[in-house]
Amino acid sequence: MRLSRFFLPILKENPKEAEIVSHRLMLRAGMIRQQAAGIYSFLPLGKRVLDKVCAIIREEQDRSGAIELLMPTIQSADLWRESGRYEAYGKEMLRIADRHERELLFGPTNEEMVTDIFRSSVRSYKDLPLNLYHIQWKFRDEVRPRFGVMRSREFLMKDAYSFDLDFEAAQIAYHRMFVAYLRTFARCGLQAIPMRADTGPIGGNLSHEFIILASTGESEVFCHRDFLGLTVPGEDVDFADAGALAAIVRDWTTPYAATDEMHDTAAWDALSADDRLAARGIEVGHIFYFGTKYSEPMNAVVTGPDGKDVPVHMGSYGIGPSRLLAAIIEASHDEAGIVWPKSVAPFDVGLINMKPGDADCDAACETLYAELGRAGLDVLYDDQDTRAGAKFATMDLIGLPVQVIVGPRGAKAGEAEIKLRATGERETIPLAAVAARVAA
Ligand code: 5CA
Repeated sequence: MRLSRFFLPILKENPKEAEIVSHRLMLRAGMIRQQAAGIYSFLPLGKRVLDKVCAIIREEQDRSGAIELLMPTIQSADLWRESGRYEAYGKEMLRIADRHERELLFGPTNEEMVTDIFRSSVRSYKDLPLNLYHIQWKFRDEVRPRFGVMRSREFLMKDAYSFDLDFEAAQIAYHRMFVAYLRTFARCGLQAIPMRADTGPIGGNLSHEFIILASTGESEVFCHRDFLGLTVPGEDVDFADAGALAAIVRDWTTPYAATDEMHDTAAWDALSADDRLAARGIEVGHIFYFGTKYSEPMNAVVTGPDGKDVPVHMGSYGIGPSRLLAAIIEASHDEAGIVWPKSVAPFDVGLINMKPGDADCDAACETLYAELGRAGLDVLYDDQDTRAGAKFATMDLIGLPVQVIVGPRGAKAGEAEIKLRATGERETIPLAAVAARVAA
Protein backbone atom coordinates (compact mmCIF):
# COMPACT_ATOMS: atom_id res chain seq x y z
CA MET A 1 0.00 0.00 0.00
CA ARG A 2 1.33 3.42 -0.95
CA LEU A 3 0.79 5.96 1.81
CA SER A 4 -0.15 8.53 -0.86
CA ARG A 5 -3.12 6.31 -1.77
CA PHE A 6 -4.01 5.14 1.73
CA PHE A 7 -6.44 6.80 4.14
CA LEU A 8 -4.50 7.52 7.32
CA PRO A 9 -5.92 10.58 9.08
CA ILE A 10 -3.17 11.14 11.67
CA LEU A 11 -3.87 13.69 14.44
CA LYS A 12 -0.97 15.96 15.37
CA GLU A 13 -2.43 17.07 18.68
CA ASN A 14 -3.40 14.91 21.62
CA PRO A 15 -7.19 14.60 21.60
CA LYS A 16 -8.56 16.07 24.82
CA GLU A 17 -11.31 13.52 25.31
CA ALA A 18 -8.88 10.58 25.56
CA GLU A 19 -8.12 9.65 29.15
CA ILE A 20 -6.05 6.53 28.56
CA VAL A 21 -3.10 5.88 26.29
CA SER A 22 -4.77 3.34 23.98
CA HIS A 23 -7.68 5.68 23.26
CA ARG A 24 -5.28 8.55 22.61
CA LEU A 25 -3.05 6.51 20.32
CA MET A 26 -5.95 4.94 18.41
CA LEU A 27 -7.32 8.42 17.66
CA ARG A 28 -3.91 9.90 16.84
CA ALA A 29 -2.95 6.98 14.59
CA GLY A 30 -6.19 7.36 12.64
CA MET A 31 -7.52 3.93 13.65
CA ILE A 32 -10.96 4.94 14.91
CA ARG A 33 -13.38 7.84 14.84
CA GLN A 34 -16.20 8.42 17.31
CA GLN A 35 -19.59 8.77 15.60
CA ALA A 36 -21.75 9.12 18.73
CA ALA A 37 -21.10 8.43 22.42
CA GLY A 38 -19.54 4.95 22.57
CA ILE A 39 -20.02 4.30 18.85
CA TYR A 40 -16.98 4.16 16.58
CA SER A 41 -15.99 3.75 12.98
CA PHE A 42 -12.93 1.61 12.42
CA LEU A 43 -10.82 3.50 9.89
CA PRO A 44 -8.60 1.50 7.50
CA LEU A 45 -5.64 1.11 9.88
CA GLY A 46 -7.92 0.04 12.74
CA LYS A 47 -9.87 -2.29 10.48
CA ARG A 48 -6.69 -4.07 9.43
CA VAL A 49 -5.76 -4.81 13.05
CA LEU A 50 -9.32 -5.85 13.88
CA ASP A 51 -9.23 -8.31 10.98
CA LYS A 52 -5.91 -9.76 12.14
CA VAL A 53 -7.22 -10.23 15.68
CA CYS A 54 -10.42 -11.85 14.36
CA ALA A 55 -8.39 -14.20 12.14
CA ILE A 56 -6.42 -15.42 15.18
CA ILE A 57 -9.62 -15.86 17.19
CA ARG A 58 -11.22 -17.77 14.32
CA GLU A 59 -8.24 -20.09 13.87
CA GLU A 60 -8.20 -20.99 17.54
CA GLN A 61 -11.97 -21.44 17.76
CA ASP A 62 -11.88 -23.70 14.69
CA ARG A 63 -8.91 -25.66 16.05
CA SER A 64 -10.84 -26.35 19.25
CA GLY A 65 -13.76 -27.75 17.25
CA ALA A 66 -16.16 -24.81 17.41
CA ILE A 67 -18.15 -24.08 14.25
CA GLU A 68 -18.73 -20.61 12.85
CA LEU A 69 -22.12 -19.23 11.85
CA LEU A 70 -23.47 -15.68 11.70
CA MET A 71 -26.53 -14.58 13.61
CA PRO A 72 -28.15 -11.17 13.03
CA THR A 73 -27.64 -8.10 15.21
CA ILE A 74 -31.41 -7.50 15.47
CA GLN A 75 -33.43 -9.96 17.56
CA SER A 76 -37.06 -10.36 18.44
CA ALA A 77 -38.26 -9.39 21.92
CA ASP A 78 -40.45 -12.49 22.06
CA LEU A 79 -37.42 -14.76 22.02
CA TRP A 80 -36.07 -12.94 25.07
CA ARG A 81 -39.42 -13.19 26.83
CA GLU A 82 -39.05 -16.97 26.69
CA SER A 83 -35.94 -16.88 28.88
CA GLY A 84 -37.32 -14.11 31.08
CA ARG A 85 -34.43 -11.79 30.21
CA TYR A 86 -36.39 -9.23 28.16
CA GLU A 87 -37.55 -7.35 31.25
CA ALA A 88 -34.59 -8.36 33.41
CA TYR A 89 -31.92 -6.90 31.11
CA GLY A 90 -33.02 -3.36 31.90
CA LYS A 91 -31.76 -0.15 30.33
CA GLU A 92 -28.60 -1.65 28.84
CA MET A 93 -30.76 -3.19 26.11
CA LEU A 94 -31.49 -1.05 23.07
CA ARG A 95 -35.15 -1.70 22.30
CA ILE A 96 -36.47 -1.00 18.83
CA ALA A 97 -39.91 -1.05 17.19
CA ASP A 98 -40.31 -1.75 13.47
CA ARG A 99 -42.97 -0.20 11.18
CA HIS A 100 -45.52 -2.78 12.34
CA GLU A 101 -44.82 -1.88 15.97
CA ARG A 102 -43.20 -5.27 16.47
CA GLU A 103 -40.75 -5.23 19.34
CA LEU A 104 -37.15 -5.86 18.41
CA LEU A 105 -33.83 -5.28 20.08
CA PHE A 106 -30.19 -4.84 19.09
CA GLY A 107 -28.54 -7.96 20.54
CA PRO A 108 -26.33 -7.47 23.60
CA THR A 109 -25.52 -11.24 23.49
CA ASN A 110 -27.03 -14.32 21.78
CA GLU A 111 -27.88 -17.11 24.25
CA GLU A 112 -31.59 -17.04 23.38
CA MET A 113 -31.10 -16.95 19.61
CA VAL A 114 -28.55 -19.75 19.49
CA THR A 115 -30.75 -21.86 21.78
CA ASP A 116 -33.59 -21.30 19.33
CA ILE A 117 -31.39 -22.43 16.41
CA PHE A 118 -30.35 -25.49 18.38
CA ARG A 119 -33.85 -26.56 19.38
CA SER A 120 -35.15 -26.16 15.83
CA SER A 121 -32.95 -28.95 14.52
CA VAL A 122 -31.04 -30.97 17.09
CA ARG A 123 -32.93 -33.88 18.62
CA SER A 124 -30.44 -36.53 19.74
CA TYR A 125 -27.50 -36.73 22.12
CA LYS A 126 -25.64 -38.29 19.15
CA ASP A 127 -25.40 -34.80 17.59
CA LEU A 128 -23.46 -33.57 20.62
CA PRO A 129 -21.06 -32.09 21.53
CA LEU A 130 -21.80 -28.96 19.54
CA ASN A 131 -20.22 -25.53 19.83
CA LEU A 132 -21.45 -22.72 17.59
CA TYR A 133 -19.78 -19.31 17.45
CA HIS A 134 -19.98 -16.07 15.57
CA ILE A 135 -18.19 -12.73 15.44
CA GLN A 136 -20.84 -10.04 15.39
CA TRP A 137 -21.51 -6.49 16.58
CA LYS A 138 -23.30 -6.11 19.89
CA PHE A 139 -24.94 -3.12 21.49
CA ARG A 140 -25.12 -2.42 25.22
CA ASP A 141 -26.35 0.96 26.33
CA GLU A 142 -23.60 1.28 28.94
CA VAL A 143 -24.15 3.98 31.58
CA ARG A 144 -20.57 5.17 31.18
CA PRO A 145 -19.10 4.34 27.79
CA ARG A 146 -15.48 5.43 28.02
CA PHE A 147 -11.90 4.84 27.03
CA GLY A 148 -12.78 4.58 23.34
CA VAL A 149 -13.34 1.03 22.10
CA MET A 150 -12.31 -0.34 25.51
CA ARG A 151 -15.82 0.23 26.86
CA SER A 152 -18.04 1.25 24.00
CA ARG A 153 -21.76 0.85 23.42
CA GLU A 154 -21.43 -0.82 20.04
CA PHE A 155 -18.61 -3.37 20.09
CA LEU A 156 -17.51 -6.51 18.32
CA MET A 157 -17.82 -9.81 20.16
CA LYS A 158 -16.83 -13.35 19.40
CA ASP A 159 -19.43 -15.39 21.23
CA ALA A 160 -19.44 -19.18 21.28
CA TYR A 161 -22.13 -21.42 22.74
CA SER A 162 -21.65 -25.05 23.72
CA PHE A 163 -24.33 -27.74 23.95
CA ASP A 164 -23.79 -31.01 25.82
CA LEU A 165 -25.76 -33.86 27.30
CA ASP A 166 -24.65 -33.50 30.90
CA PHE A 167 -22.39 -31.60 33.27
CA GLU A 168 -19.34 -33.83 32.66
CA ALA A 169 -19.46 -33.29 28.89
CA ALA A 170 -20.17 -29.56 29.36
CA GLN A 171 -17.10 -29.29 31.54
CA ILE A 172 -14.96 -30.71 28.74
CA ALA A 173 -16.47 -28.10 26.39
CA TYR A 174 -15.57 -25.44 28.97
CA HIS A 175 -12.00 -26.73 29.13
CA ARG A 176 -11.70 -26.67 25.34
CA MET A 177 -12.63 -22.99 25.27
CA PHE A 178 -10.39 -22.26 28.24
CA VAL A 179 -7.39 -23.70 26.40
CA ALA A 180 -8.37 -22.02 23.10
CA TYR A 181 -8.47 -18.69 24.98
CA LEU A 182 -4.99 -19.16 26.45
CA ARG A 183 -3.67 -19.71 22.93
CA THR A 184 -5.67 -16.87 21.38
CA PHE A 185 -4.44 -14.18 23.76
CA ALA A 186 -0.85 -15.42 23.65
CA ARG A 187 -0.92 -15.24 19.85
CA CYS A 188 -2.14 -11.64 20.12
CA GLY A 189 1.03 -10.93 22.11
CA LEU A 190 -0.77 -10.73 25.45
CA GLN A 191 -0.32 -12.43 28.76
CA ALA A 192 -3.85 -13.21 29.92
CA ILE A 193 -4.58 -14.58 33.38
CA PRO A 194 -7.77 -16.59 33.94
CA MET A 195 -9.57 -15.53 37.13
CA ARG A 196 -12.64 -16.90 38.84
CA ALA A 197 -15.41 -14.45 38.13
CA ASP A 198 -18.90 -13.37 38.91
CA THR A 199 -21.47 -14.43 36.29
CA GLY A 200 -23.70 -11.30 36.29
CA PRO A 201 -26.68 -11.22 33.91
CA ILE A 202 -25.45 -14.24 31.89
CA GLY A 203 -26.03 -16.51 34.91
CA GLY A 204 -24.55 -19.85 35.95
CA ASN A 205 -22.07 -20.85 38.60
CA LEU A 206 -18.77 -21.52 36.85
CA SER A 207 -17.04 -18.65 35.17
CA HIS A 208 -13.59 -17.28 34.39
CA GLU A 209 -12.54 -13.89 33.16
CA PHE A 210 -9.35 -13.60 31.14
CA ILE A 211 -7.51 -10.55 32.39
CA ILE A 212 -4.62 -8.54 30.95
CA LEU A 213 -2.64 -6.71 33.58
CA ALA A 214 -2.52 -2.97 32.83
CA SER A 215 -2.45 0.04 35.12
CA THR A 216 -5.46 1.53 33.30
CA GLY A 217 -7.60 -1.59 33.76
CA GLU A 218 -11.09 -1.11 35.15
CA SER A 219 -10.97 -4.04 37.58
CA GLU A 220 -8.84 -4.55 40.62
CA VAL A 221 -7.27 -8.01 40.44
CA PHE A 222 -5.26 -10.23 42.73
CA CYS A 223 -3.09 -13.14 41.61
CA HIS A 224 -0.09 -15.31 42.37
CA ARG A 225 3.16 -14.35 40.64
CA ASP A 226 3.50 -17.93 39.38
CA PHE A 227 1.13 -17.05 36.53
CA LEU A 228 3.83 -14.95 34.92
CA GLY A 229 5.94 -18.10 34.39
CA LEU A 230 3.29 -20.54 33.11
CA THR A 231 3.65 -21.88 29.56
CA VAL A 232 0.81 -21.52 27.10
CA PRO A 233 -0.23 -24.79 25.38
CA GLY A 234 1.27 -25.24 21.90
CA GLU A 235 -0.38 -25.62 18.54
CA ASP A 236 -0.21 -29.40 18.93
CA VAL A 237 -2.58 -29.45 21.92
CA ASP A 238 -5.05 -32.32 21.43
CA PHE A 239 -8.58 -31.00 21.82
CA ALA A 240 -9.91 -34.57 21.71
CA ASP A 241 -7.94 -35.50 24.83
CA ALA A 242 -10.18 -34.53 27.76
CA GLY A 243 -7.54 -35.56 30.30
CA ALA A 244 -4.85 -33.38 28.75
CA LEU A 245 -7.23 -30.39 28.62
CA ALA A 246 -8.23 -30.87 32.27
CA ALA A 247 -4.55 -30.97 33.25
CA ILE A 248 -3.87 -27.66 31.47
CA VAL A 249 -6.90 -26.05 33.13
CA ARG A 250 -5.74 -27.39 36.49
CA ASP A 251 -2.29 -25.81 36.04
CA TRP A 252 -3.85 -22.50 35.08
CA THR A 253 -6.42 -22.43 37.88
CA THR A 254 -4.35 -23.70 40.81
CA PRO A 255 -2.41 -20.54 41.71
CA TYR A 256 -4.59 -17.92 43.39
CA ALA A 257 -6.31 -15.47 41.02
CA ALA A 258 -9.48 -13.44 41.49
CA THR A 259 -11.11 -10.18 40.52
CA ASP A 260 -12.23 -7.93 43.39
CA GLU A 261 -15.81 -9.31 43.31
CA MET A 262 -14.55 -12.83 44.00
CA HIS A 263 -11.54 -11.89 46.14
CA ASP A 264 -10.94 -14.18 49.12
CA THR A 265 -8.86 -12.15 51.57
CA ALA A 266 -8.06 -15.17 53.75
CA ALA A 267 -6.55 -17.10 50.80
CA TRP A 268 -4.70 -13.95 49.73
CA ASP A 269 -3.28 -13.29 53.18
CA ALA A 270 -1.99 -16.87 53.27
CA LEU A 271 0.33 -16.12 50.31
CA SER A 272 3.81 -14.79 51.00
CA ALA A 273 4.22 -11.10 50.21
CA ASP A 274 6.64 -11.94 47.36
CA ASP A 275 4.06 -14.14 45.64
CA ARG A 276 1.30 -11.54 45.69
CA LEU A 277 0.55 -9.54 42.59
CA ALA A 278 -2.16 -6.95 43.19
CA ALA A 279 -2.78 -4.97 40.04
CA ARG A 280 -5.38 -3.55 37.72
CA GLY A 281 -6.65 -5.55 34.81
CA ILE A 282 -8.60 -5.44 31.56
CA GLU A 283 -11.14 -8.19 30.94
CA VAL A 284 -10.62 -9.38 27.36
CA GLY A 285 -12.58 -12.62 27.58
CA HIS A 286 -15.22 -14.21 29.77
CA ILE A 287 -16.42 -17.80 29.79
CA PHE A 288 -19.48 -19.22 31.53
CA TYR A 289 -21.03 -22.59 32.26
CA PHE A 290 -24.71 -22.11 33.08
CA GLY A 291 -26.19 -25.59 32.64
CA THR A 292 -29.87 -25.57 31.73
CA LYS A 293 -30.63 -21.90 32.50
CA TYR A 294 -31.78 -21.27 28.90
CA SER A 295 -32.46 -24.79 27.60
CA GLU A 296 -35.07 -25.49 30.30
CA PRO A 297 -37.36 -22.48 29.83
CA MET A 298 -36.82 -22.55 26.06
CA ASN A 299 -37.36 -26.29 25.79
CA ALA A 300 -34.06 -27.15 24.09
CA VAL A 301 -33.96 -30.88 24.76
CA VAL A 302 -32.24 -33.91 23.28
CA THR A 303 -33.11 -37.57 23.58
CA GLY A 304 -30.49 -39.24 25.77
CA PRO A 305 -29.08 -42.79 25.44
CA ASP A 306 -31.92 -44.05 27.70
CA GLY A 307 -34.56 -42.62 25.34
CA LYS A 308 -35.58 -39.83 27.75
CA ASP A 309 -35.62 -36.15 26.77
CA VAL A 310 -33.29 -33.92 28.79
CA PRO A 311 -32.54 -30.20 28.55
CA VAL A 312 -29.02 -29.61 27.22
CA HIS A 313 -26.20 -28.22 29.34
CA MET A 314 -24.82 -25.02 27.92
CA GLY A 315 -21.97 -22.59 28.29
CA SER A 316 -21.11 -19.33 26.57
CA TYR A 317 -17.72 -17.91 25.79
CA GLY A 318 -17.02 -14.31 24.85
CA ILE A 319 -14.05 -12.33 23.58
CA GLY A 320 -14.18 -8.64 22.69
CA PRO A 321 -11.99 -8.18 19.56
CA SER A 322 -12.56 -4.41 19.48
CA ARG A 323 -11.61 -4.12 23.16
CA LEU A 324 -8.59 -6.36 22.47
CA LEU A 325 -7.13 -3.73 20.15
CA ALA A 326 -7.11 -1.24 23.01
CA ALA A 327 -5.77 -3.85 25.46
CA ILE A 328 -2.89 -4.73 23.13
CA ILE A 329 -1.95 -1.04 22.88
CA GLU A 330 -2.17 -0.60 26.66
CA ALA A 331 0.26 -3.50 26.98
CA SER A 332 2.56 -2.49 24.11
CA HIS A 333 3.44 1.17 23.47
CA ASP A 334 6.11 3.77 24.27
CA GLU A 335 6.33 7.58 24.21
CA ALA A 336 6.50 7.62 20.42
CA GLY A 337 3.40 5.52 19.86
CA ILE A 338 2.09 2.00 19.37
CA VAL A 339 4.42 -1.03 19.25
CA TRP A 340 2.38 -3.75 17.51
CA PRO A 341 3.19 -7.38 18.17
CA LYS A 342 4.04 -8.91 14.76
CA SER A 343 0.98 -11.14 14.73
CA VAL A 344 -1.55 -8.29 14.72
CA ALA A 345 0.36 -5.42 13.09
CA PRO A 346 -1.68 -3.59 10.41
CA PHE A 347 1.29 -3.91 8.00
CA ASP A 348 4.46 -5.96 8.45
CA VAL A 349 6.84 -3.28 7.24
CA GLY A 350 6.96 0.47 6.79
CA LEU A 351 9.12 1.49 3.83
CA ILE A 352 10.25 5.10 4.10
CA ASN A 353 11.42 7.03 1.05
CA MET A 354 13.33 9.95 2.58
CA LYS A 355 13.41 11.92 -0.66
CA PRO A 356 10.68 11.17 -3.18
CA GLY A 357 11.71 12.68 -6.51
CA ASP A 358 15.34 11.63 -6.04
CA ALA A 359 15.99 9.11 -8.80
CA ASP A 360 18.11 6.74 -6.67
CA CYS A 361 15.65 6.80 -3.73
CA ASP A 362 12.65 6.24 -5.98
CA ALA A 363 14.29 3.37 -7.86
CA ALA A 364 15.53 1.66 -4.69
CA CYS A 365 12.14 2.01 -2.98
CA GLU A 366 10.18 0.73 -5.97
CA THR A 367 12.44 -2.34 -6.13
CA LEU A 368 12.17 -2.95 -2.38
CA TYR A 369 8.40 -2.45 -2.43
CA ALA A 370 8.06 -5.14 -5.10
CA GLU A 371 10.54 -7.51 -3.45
CA LEU A 372 9.01 -7.23 0.01
CA GLY A 373 5.58 -7.85 -1.51
CA ARG A 374 6.88 -10.93 -3.32
CA ALA A 375 8.31 -12.18 0.00
CA GLY A 376 4.72 -12.25 1.27
CA LEU A 377 4.96 -9.11 3.41
CA ASP A 378 2.36 -6.38 3.72
CA VAL A 379 4.19 -3.10 3.13
CA LEU A 380 3.10 0.45 3.83
CA TYR A 381 5.26 2.55 1.51
CA ASP A 382 5.67 6.17 2.57
CA ASP A 383 6.14 7.72 -0.86
CA GLN A 384 4.96 11.15 0.26
CA ASP A 385 6.89 14.37 -0.10
CA THR A 386 6.95 15.35 3.58
CA ARG A 387 9.63 16.28 6.11
CA ALA A 388 11.88 13.51 7.44
CA GLY A 389 10.83 14.24 11.03
CA ALA A 390 7.15 13.86 10.17
CA LYS A 391 7.80 10.59 8.33
CA PHE A 392 9.63 9.08 11.30
CA ALA A 393 7.04 10.31 13.78
CA THR A 394 4.18 8.82 11.76
CA MET A 395 5.90 5.45 11.36
CA ASP A 396 6.71 5.30 15.07
CA LEU A 397 3.16 6.34 15.97
CA ILE A 398 1.50 3.61 13.91
CA GLY A 399 3.93 1.06 15.31
CA LEU A 400 4.75 -1.29 12.42
CA PRO A 401 7.30 -3.87 13.65
CA VAL A 402 9.99 -3.06 11.06
CA GLN A 403 10.93 0.13 9.22
CA VAL A 404 13.08 0.16 6.09
CA ILE A 405 14.55 3.62 5.56
CA VAL A 406 15.99 4.70 2.22
CA GLY A 407 17.84 8.03 1.95
CA PRO A 408 19.62 9.53 -1.08
CA ARG A 409 23.12 8.73 0.14
CA GLY A 410 22.26 5.14 1.08
CA ALA A 411 20.38 4.57 -2.15
CA LYS A 412 23.39 5.74 -4.15
CA ALA A 413 25.61 3.37 -2.18
CA GLY A 414 23.10 0.54 -2.61
CA GLU A 415 22.10 0.43 1.07
CA ALA A 416 19.05 0.84 3.30
CA GLU A 417 18.63 1.14 7.02
CA ILE A 418 16.47 -1.30 8.93
CA LYS A 419 14.95 -0.21 12.23
CA LEU A 420 13.12 -2.48 14.67
CA ARG A 421 10.25 -0.53 16.25
CA ALA A 422 10.25 -2.43 19.56
CA THR A 423 13.93 -1.96 20.45
CA GLY A 424 14.94 0.96 18.25
CA GLU A 425 17.86 -1.14 16.93
CA ARG A 426 19.16 0.05 13.56
CA GLU A 427 21.34 -1.60 10.97
CA THR A 428 22.49 -0.64 7.49
CA ILE A 429 22.47 -3.46 4.98
CA PRO A 430 22.72 -3.86 1.17
CA LEU A 431 19.46 -3.21 -0.68
CA ALA A 432 19.61 -6.70 -2.17
CA ALA A 433 19.58 -8.26 1.33
CA VAL A 434 16.62 -6.29 2.71
CA ALA A 435 13.70 -8.50 1.64
CA ALA A 436 15.31 -11.72 2.90
CA ARG A 437 16.27 -10.09 6.20
CA VAL A 438 12.84 -8.59 6.88
CA ALA A 439 11.02 -11.78 5.88
CA ALA A 440 13.19 -13.91 8.21
N1 5CA B 1 -22.69 -14.09 26.37
C1 5CA B 1 -21.52 -13.96 27.18
C2 5CA B 1 -20.38 -14.71 26.65
S1 5CA B 1 -20.44 -14.97 24.97
C3 5CA B 1 -21.18 -12.48 27.34
O1 5CA B 1 -21.87 -11.62 26.85
N2 5CA B 1 -20.09 -12.21 28.05
S2 5CA B 1 -19.53 -10.77 28.44
O2 5CA B 1 -20.57 -9.90 28.83
O3 5CA B 1 -18.53 -10.98 29.41
O4 5CA B 1 -18.87 -10.15 27.16
C4 5CA B 1 -17.86 -10.87 26.48
C5 5CA B 1 -16.68 -9.98 26.12
O5 5CA B 1 -17.11 -8.89 25.33
C6 5CA B 1 -16.00 -9.34 27.33
O6 5CA B 1 -15.07 -10.21 27.91
C7 5CA B 1 -15.33 -8.13 26.68
O7 5CA B 1 -14.08 -8.52 26.11
C8 5CA B 1 -16.28 -7.76 25.58
N3 5CA B 1 -17.12 -6.61 26.00
C9 5CA B 1 -18.18 -6.62 26.86
N4 5CA B 1 -18.69 -5.38 27.00
C10 5CA B 1 -17.95 -4.56 26.20
C11 5CA B 1 -17.97 -3.16 25.91
N5 5CA B 1 -18.88 -2.36 26.44
N6 5CA B 1 -17.05 -2.67 25.04
C12 5CA B 1 -16.13 -3.47 24.48
N7 5CA B 1 -16.05 -4.79 24.71
C13 5CA B 1 -16.94 -5.34 25.56
